[in-house]
Amino acid sequence: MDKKKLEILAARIRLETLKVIHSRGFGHVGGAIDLADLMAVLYGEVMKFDPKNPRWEDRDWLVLSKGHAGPVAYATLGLMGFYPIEDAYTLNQPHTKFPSHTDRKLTPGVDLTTGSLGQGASSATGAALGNRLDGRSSRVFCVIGDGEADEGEVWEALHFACAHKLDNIVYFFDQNGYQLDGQTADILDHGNLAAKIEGFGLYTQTVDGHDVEAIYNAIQNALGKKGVPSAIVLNTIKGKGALFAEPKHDHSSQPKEEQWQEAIAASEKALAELTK
Ligand SMILES: Cc1ncc(C[n+]2csc(CCOP(=O)(O)OP(=O)(O)O)c2C)c(N)n1
Repeated sequence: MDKKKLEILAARIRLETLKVIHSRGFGHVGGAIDLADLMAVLYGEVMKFDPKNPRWEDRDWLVLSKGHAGPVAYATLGLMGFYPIEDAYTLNQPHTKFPSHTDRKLTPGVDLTTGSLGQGASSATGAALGNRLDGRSSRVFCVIGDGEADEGEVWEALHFACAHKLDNIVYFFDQNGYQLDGQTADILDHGNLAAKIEGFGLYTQTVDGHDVEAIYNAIQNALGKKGVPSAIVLNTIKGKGALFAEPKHDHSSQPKEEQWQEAIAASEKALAELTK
């Protein structure tokens, strides 16, 4: 694992996520950009994929169950060569292949359609079962929001995965503490989310979701556990790396053009510092 390489990739993903959403002028910056470090580790080091053959049957799967984070996937997949990144600068415009929420029928590299919170968790679990039934070594990586975890369907999926001993799936919980209309703890408090997940029977770890090395090590631990599904709770900052979104933990942002330019310039500077 090359920590510096992954930090640079994460910075590139942050910058491109900003540019993708900037092309539309508004969108889910906070809950997309906070996944940049995870995406860098998954696509930069862990996952098997082929940009020339997005539906390669032995690939690993990524399911963004919090489908509103689509732009971070578009930034990552573009940087990985699934399409020219500029294609994604049509976010959510008529006839685009890049809708605000991920759609497997539109975007090369998107494995499952998501957007209705909770449903991606169960579809991802079904994909893991299907891969096992087909005798494939593919792993499924599923990203769930902490607000999304209010959905009962998430817990049904975890229960099913444990009952079927699905050790080819890792669930990431993006614990940024916020959801659409406020703090997760004020809306429907999970208490100790990791303990709850562990109580369902998953091998559960909690890490700093902005530390690429910690994320990488947790994934390796998870993949090494046999006969049990895994979960990794990521402590993140909603909006991390977007000047206008981070201090307010914005759910949906519609900054002025000058604020966009300021945020993009800061992101470019952060990337330049890492690469000098
Ligand atoms: C079933 C369903 N209910 C409501 C919504 C609207 N919605 C979109 S994002 C969101 C908040 C999700 O919070 P969280 O999972 O914590 O996402 P994050 O804060 O990380 O962006 C809501 C309620 C939805 N997409 N699906």
